[in-house]
Amino acid sequence: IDCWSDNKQRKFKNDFLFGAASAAYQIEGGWDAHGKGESVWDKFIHDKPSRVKDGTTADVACNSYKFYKRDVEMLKELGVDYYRFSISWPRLLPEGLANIRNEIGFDYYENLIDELLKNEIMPMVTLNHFDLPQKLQELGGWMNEDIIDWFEDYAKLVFERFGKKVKYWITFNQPDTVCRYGYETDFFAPGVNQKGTGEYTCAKNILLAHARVWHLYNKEYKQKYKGSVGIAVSLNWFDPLKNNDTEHAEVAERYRQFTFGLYTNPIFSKEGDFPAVVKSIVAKKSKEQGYTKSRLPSLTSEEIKYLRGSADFLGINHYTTVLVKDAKQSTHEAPSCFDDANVESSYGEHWEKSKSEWLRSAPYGLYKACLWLNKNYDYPTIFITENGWSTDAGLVDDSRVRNMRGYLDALLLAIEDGTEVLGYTVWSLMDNFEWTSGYSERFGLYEVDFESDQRTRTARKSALVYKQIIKSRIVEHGWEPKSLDISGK
Ligand code: GBH
Repeated sequence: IDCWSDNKQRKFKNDFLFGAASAAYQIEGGWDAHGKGESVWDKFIHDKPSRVKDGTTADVACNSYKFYKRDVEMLKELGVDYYRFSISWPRLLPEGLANIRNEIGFDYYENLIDELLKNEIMPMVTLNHFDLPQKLQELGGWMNEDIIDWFEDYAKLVFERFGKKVKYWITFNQPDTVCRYGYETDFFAPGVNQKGTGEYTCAKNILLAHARVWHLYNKEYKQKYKGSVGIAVSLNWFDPLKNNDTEHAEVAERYRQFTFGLYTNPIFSKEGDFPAVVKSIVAKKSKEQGYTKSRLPSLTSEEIKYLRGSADFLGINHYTTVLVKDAKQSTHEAPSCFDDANVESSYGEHWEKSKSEWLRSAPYGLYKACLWLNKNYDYPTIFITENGWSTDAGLVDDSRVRNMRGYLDALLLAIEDGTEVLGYTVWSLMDNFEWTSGYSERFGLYEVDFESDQRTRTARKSALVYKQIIKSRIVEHGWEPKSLDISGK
C-alpha cells in the first residue's frame, strides 16, 4: 500500500484518451514478404539464434501482416480511442534509402490505417521502433550523421502518403534503448558494442534526426494536417536507495540525467543541450582516460537551438522504478556509459515481480516522474506511450490487473497535481516477440497462441478490466468481469 493513497474516487476526463500499443517487428512477421528488406533485428537474430532466450524468431510473430483486421477488431472490443503501432522502415524502403520503394509495403499500412479509421480508432504512428534497415547499418547506422538525411527522406514519404489520415506521430521509440543496448553494448541489434562512445554518438545523431523530422512536419504539413509530432523515451523512475540522504539524492538525480535526461534535456529543458552533469562527468573521465576530447560529442549553439522545443509532446514509456546508489569503483568496465554514470541499482523488497527481470511494480514512481518533468520542463504535454506488465501465458492475469490499476491510480494523482497528460497506452495489445526474450515474457492484454496457424488471440482478464476502465473512466479495484468473453456475444 502506497503512502499517498486515499479513498477519494478520481475520474479520467471525457477527453482523456486511452490506447494500446505494438511495434512492427514484434507483431508483423512477413519478415521478407513481398519485397520487404532486412532490418537490423532480422539479421541480429538470424545470424545468431542463441541471442534469443527461447531460441525463437520474429519471422512470423503474431502474423499481423496477415491478421491485422483481427487486431483492429480487438481494439474495437476494448473500446480504445487510438492504436499506437509502428511502421517498418525496411518494409517501405528495403534498402533504407528513398530510391527503392516497396508499394506493397505502403499498401499494407494504408489498409491498416483505413481499417482503424473505419472503426473510429485513431492511428498513432511510430516511425521507427528499433528496426533500422540493415543496409543503412552497413553504412554505419546511427553512428553516421548522414542518417539524419536518410531518416528525413523516409519520414517525408510517410507524411506524403499518410499525413492526411494520421494526427499523432512519434519519431522514435526509446532512442535511449537503441543507443545503449544496440551501440554501446551488443545486447540488442545491431550489437555494435562500442563502449564509451557508442551511446553518445548515437544519441546525438538520433536526436538531430528527430528534430529534423519535427521541423519538416512543422514547416510542410502542420498547417495542412494539424497533427502533432513527439518522441517516446524510456522513462522509468530512479529513486535514491536511502531516502533523506543528500548524497543518495544526488546520485539518483545524476542517474536520471544519464538515462532519460540525455534525450529529454536537449528537447524539453529551457536551456537545452545535454545535461550539465553528464557533460562535466564525461569530459573529466575522458581526459583522465587519455582522450583528446570528451567522448560525449558537443552540440553547437545552432544545434542546441534546433533541438530545443522540437516536440509537440513527450511520450513516456514508463514501466518501473529502480533504486540507485553510488557504485564502488570498478563495478563497471571503463570506458563505458555505465562507468560514467557509475551507479548500482536494486528494487524495493516488496515490489511485486513480473516475468521480466527488470520489471517490478512500483506505481508511485510514475507519480514522482510526472512531478519531476513538471518541475524540470515546466509542465510539458505528456502521453504515456507505454506502460505494461509481463506474465507467463494464461488468461487469468491478476498481477497485470493489479499493476494496471496501480499505475492508473498514480496517473490520476499526477493529473490532479497539474500534470498535462493527453492519454495512456497499454503495452501491449497482445503477446508478441519480446526482443531477446522471444515469447517467454507475455505483455499482452490478449494472449496469442503462437502454435496455431491463425495465431489465435484471446482476451485476458486484464482486457476486460481495461475495457471497463475506459467505459467508466474510473479505476474500480473490486470490479470483476462476469465471464472471460469480451465480445459480449
Ligand atoms: C519497451 O522497452 C519497448 O519499447 C517495447 O518494445 C518492449 O516490448 C516493452 O518495453 C517491454 O519490454 O534491462 O538489461 O533487460 C522497455 C524498456 C529497455 C526494458 C531495455 C528491457 C533490456 C535490457 N526496456 N531493457 S535489460
